[in-house]
Amino acid sequence: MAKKPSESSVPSKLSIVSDSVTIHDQKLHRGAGGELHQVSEDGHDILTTAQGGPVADDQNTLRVGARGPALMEDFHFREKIFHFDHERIPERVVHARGYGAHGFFETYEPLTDITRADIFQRAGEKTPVFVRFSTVAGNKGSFDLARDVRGFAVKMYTKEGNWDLVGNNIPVFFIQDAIRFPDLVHAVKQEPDRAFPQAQTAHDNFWDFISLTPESMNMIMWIMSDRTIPRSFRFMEGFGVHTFRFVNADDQSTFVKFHWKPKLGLQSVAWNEAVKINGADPDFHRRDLWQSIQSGNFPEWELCVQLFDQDFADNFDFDVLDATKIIPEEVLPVRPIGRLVLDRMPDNFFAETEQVAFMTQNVPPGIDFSNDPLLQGRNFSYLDTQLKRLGGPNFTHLPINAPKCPFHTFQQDGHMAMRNPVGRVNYQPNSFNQGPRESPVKGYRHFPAEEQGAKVRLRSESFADHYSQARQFFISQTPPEQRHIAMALTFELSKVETPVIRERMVSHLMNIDETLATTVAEKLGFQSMPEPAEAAVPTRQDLEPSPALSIVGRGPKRFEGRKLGILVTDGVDAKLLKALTKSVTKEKAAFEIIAPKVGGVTASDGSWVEAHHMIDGGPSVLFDAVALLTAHQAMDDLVKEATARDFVADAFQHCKFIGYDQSALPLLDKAGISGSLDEGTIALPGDKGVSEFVQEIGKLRVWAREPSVKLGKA
Ligand code: HDE
Repeated sequence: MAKKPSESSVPSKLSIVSDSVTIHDQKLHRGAGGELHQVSEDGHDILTTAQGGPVADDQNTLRVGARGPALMEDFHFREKIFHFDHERIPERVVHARGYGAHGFFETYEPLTDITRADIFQRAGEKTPVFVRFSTVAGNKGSFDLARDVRGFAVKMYTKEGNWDLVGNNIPVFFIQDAIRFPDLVHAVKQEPDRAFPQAQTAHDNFWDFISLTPESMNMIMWIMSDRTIPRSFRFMEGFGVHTFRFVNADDQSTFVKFHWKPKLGLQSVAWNEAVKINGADPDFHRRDLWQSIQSGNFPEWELCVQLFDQDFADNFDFDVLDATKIIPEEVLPVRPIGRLVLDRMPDNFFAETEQVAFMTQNVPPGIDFSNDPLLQGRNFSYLDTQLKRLGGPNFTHLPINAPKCPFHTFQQDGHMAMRNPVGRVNYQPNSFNQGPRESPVKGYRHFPAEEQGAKVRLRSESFADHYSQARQFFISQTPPEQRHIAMALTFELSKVETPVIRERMVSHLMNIDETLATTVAEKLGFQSMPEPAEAAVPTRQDLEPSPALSIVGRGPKRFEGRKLGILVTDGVDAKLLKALTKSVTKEKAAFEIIAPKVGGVTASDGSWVEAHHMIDGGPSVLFDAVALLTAHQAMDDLVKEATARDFVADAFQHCKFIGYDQSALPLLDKAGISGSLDEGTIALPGDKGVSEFVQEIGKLRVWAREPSVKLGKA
């Protein structure tokens, strides 16, 4: 095992006094990460070169005279610049922008009858995990609220090696065969000649590829829905997507699909809100995860499984090997088998979140693959990509990638080898009875599926129905969600410059839902409707709606985990503010104070109220609901602030709850909404008491308001 530098360099004669260590009369300091530092004559840590040499001057290069040329002899300068020059590694070809956290997985009950995976053998067993969330298309420095699929990659450090469940927040995918992946990714990323648009599907190349790829239609419904603009990583589902296998000790297999369900429910933002959040806080999702973990509100998901046998697979309407299809929860219920809690941020983003290497082929004994052609292709790709990205075969020596269980291989050498076999024997079999040996009992046994057939490049006919589940997804959405899909398609296709691509897309929509197709066509200014696209399977199946596919239909009941933005001015009613913040905290939710000046305001009782933001830096798009706790004396100035008017107008058009002190009425008026007050605009106190208000905002949005806002009646 690799040792911390501190451990390898510390001789046995050692005395530690708080963070000071004395070794052979040399006084050292212990740093935050446990590493040791040399100490100067006046007691501070000494800056050294990477070779450990103490540095006397880090501000001036070595030169001839005060104004003369630099000297090659300056080894400190050369080492410092050399290292800086090599700080970057290639970003991931997809999922470049990501954010990770540590935590644990806790098993609910033994699953001995269905899998021999050690992680599922004992109730209450806790396994360390690292999770990385990501967007797919944008570069590393892109913004968080791009309309995009989110990666949900989980590395579980089990006692039988690492298990990587490399999933997404959407249970289906664009394509059925991995060989199409490079084309899909080329089409979605920035166009190669102009290098834009970044982190956007709204451009010709993407929709051209999609319109020529009917198998992506189910995924298109999902990505045009609010699933691709999540409020936070904490409020998203995760899916393993493919059908996997559980295999028990008797080598019996059960098919399994994995789902992560967020404890606090699902939540997304509105598209107009996403656009504004990207400007106001491009790191919105990162900050959210950081703040919630740092404040002790640890996000939690349940791992649920859909289990089925060959019989079910043979009789199901679709092929369980086709990653563009789901098995609706109403057809095959999900069973919770454990929980995931994220409770610690990495010490260093690069060392952990950037260098973590997920690989679908990392599975422990008892978990196996199906023949899904997408999964089979991924099992090749992920190892390959790490080599390029991390620069050599020893990336498993990095602490974030190393297993946390004992491990023993004969692998050796290569770039940056941190550990090599110890002793003379580095091969097997050997006559010295040294080194590790195979274990047929404990070792990984691949499920002995019987396979036969001709070598062909063929897509199974059972993969050919591309529209039935796309329609099922659409009809399972509530009216506001259906509206959002239509608006998203209209926006995206409005950015497509080539008319034939727009038409081809609408012809696919005709096969999904005619009203949807007509709405989009009208908004795009079509003179006539195109013919429906030719379908490989001409008769679409009439599937029942699946309520589990809606976000709004299963919205949260409480404000827990959300954030209230409270706009205050000088003279704010101190009692009201205190009651509100107390009630929000009791609900396990957060609040932030926004004020005309960032310092804060003086409340009615003379007390000082610290602000988190000044209005320009704290627009209402950053909050799940808002309260306007103002005072008459401040209103003349406040209504003149464009950002204060936007604060209110945006909250209203994004269908948020707005609590207000009566003194804020002039602001509501100037924001253009005083004639449209509804059940989501609540006078405080007055219409409702403070704790009632906090209960009410748990509904998150007043969707009934949306059509009138869209029609410009507000
Ligand atoms: Fe990936 N994918 N993928 N993917 N994927 C990568 O691996 C690939 C697919 C997913 O946070 C790459 O380390 C192929 C489906 C996540 O580090 C690469 C195919 C799903 C992440 C790769 C797919 C995913 C990746 C790029 C088609 C959801 C980020 C960098 C067969 C189930 C992991 C890397 C992280 C990353 C290949 C399709 C999820 C190139 C060939 C389907 C969450 O290996």
